[in-house]
Amino acid sequence: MEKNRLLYEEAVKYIPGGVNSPVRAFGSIGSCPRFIARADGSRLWDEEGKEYVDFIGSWGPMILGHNHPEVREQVTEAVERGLSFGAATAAEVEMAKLVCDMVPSVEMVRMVNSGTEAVMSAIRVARGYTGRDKIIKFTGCYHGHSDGLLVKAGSGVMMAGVPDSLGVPAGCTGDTLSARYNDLESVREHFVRCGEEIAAVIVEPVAANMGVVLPREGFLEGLREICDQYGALLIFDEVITGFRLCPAGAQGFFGVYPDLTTFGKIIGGGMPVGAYGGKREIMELVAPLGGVYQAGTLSGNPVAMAAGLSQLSILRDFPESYQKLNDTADDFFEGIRQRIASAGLSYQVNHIGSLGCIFFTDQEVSDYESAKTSDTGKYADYCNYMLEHGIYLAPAQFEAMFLSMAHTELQLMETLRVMEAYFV
Ligand code: KE4
Repeated sequence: MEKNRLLYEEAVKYIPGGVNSPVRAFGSIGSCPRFIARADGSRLWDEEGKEYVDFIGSWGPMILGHNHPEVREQVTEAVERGLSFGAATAAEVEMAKLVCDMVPSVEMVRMVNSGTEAVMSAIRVARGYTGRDKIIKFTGCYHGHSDGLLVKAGSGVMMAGVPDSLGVPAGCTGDTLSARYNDLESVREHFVRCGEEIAAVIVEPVAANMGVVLPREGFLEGLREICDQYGALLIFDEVITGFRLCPAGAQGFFGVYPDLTTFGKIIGGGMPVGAYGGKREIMELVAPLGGVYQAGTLSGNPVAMAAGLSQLSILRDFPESYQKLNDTADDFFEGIRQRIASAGLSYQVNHIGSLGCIFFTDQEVSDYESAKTSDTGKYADYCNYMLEHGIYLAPAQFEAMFLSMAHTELQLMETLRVMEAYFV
């Protein structure tokens, strides 16, 4: 821990909290953040040379595993051609076509540099297209840190102890309405009251920022129907689920199709890429074609496109790899449930495909309120034990575990063995 601690003591002098994204500070588990030196496949090594099996995967992007040889080769070749041009490139055309091919509801797409930027832009397009101002989001869902969406958000905001963020003027959130995940009535109430003012409903089709919470049967379909009834747009924030559950993301998995989709993480193959896209008639409103302005110096960056193109191409060309990943993950999460039950505990394990989490509560978790019954102190103790035993988990209860196609049976069995040793 010595070198991690020394680095952290240095980091906090120059970086707020010593990190460039709050959750990395390990604050909610009360321990020193690990400074990662390198990664390969499903493994990480920190600056002290300690090896970990990685269940964060950079918070989702590394579905193929770290340092995939083909991705690395494409990035290296792109680097040799130049890092950034600020001009149109053939790679961006290829990337846009690939995303439209893989995600049926997307007819046109714009690259940006993060999930936050993708969501911020999609909301603006929805407002521009409908001429309406209000949006509905779900308590516990996190859609990045743009002002209007930092309302009862998930992820690190849940641990911050403040339902909103300082510095966000009331004027920025006045048009943001909150509903309860998996509760269609809470959505309908807003529409009955001011349906003609609502531009869009934005939802994580599988919530993964309050821990992992699955949509109940009929929830996503119900959102689609309500939006159609009132002329509002349905936005799926697939920054986490996009290209994870299957090539077409959660919309392909559940067969419910939004008007707009936001992407991040996997689309960039580990490089800073976000994107938003959807129906042509909506996306044609985006500048320079239409009147909704959005821009970005490094949008569609050629090196980032090389990483994203390579990862997405592999996922498209080997769709059977999803079945293997999801089957492996099913067995793994069932293994966790068995070990928790064998220890006489009643913690909850929510998972879908290669995305899942343990809630330290005996209540079924289907929304923010039930997620909040989790004992974050118990989670912290568990997470620190796993870290000490070489298993790298999200350092916060209200995040997710991400399995990759690089995790081996041996590593998963070893992880279950360490968990069993902890729970007994
Ligand atoms: P970024 O701006 O962090 O690329 O994406 C924001 C975002 C948007 N939508 C969803 C559904 C997301 O999960 C995210 C970001 N996810 C977090 C993990 N809970 C990123 C990790 C972090 O904040 O460091």
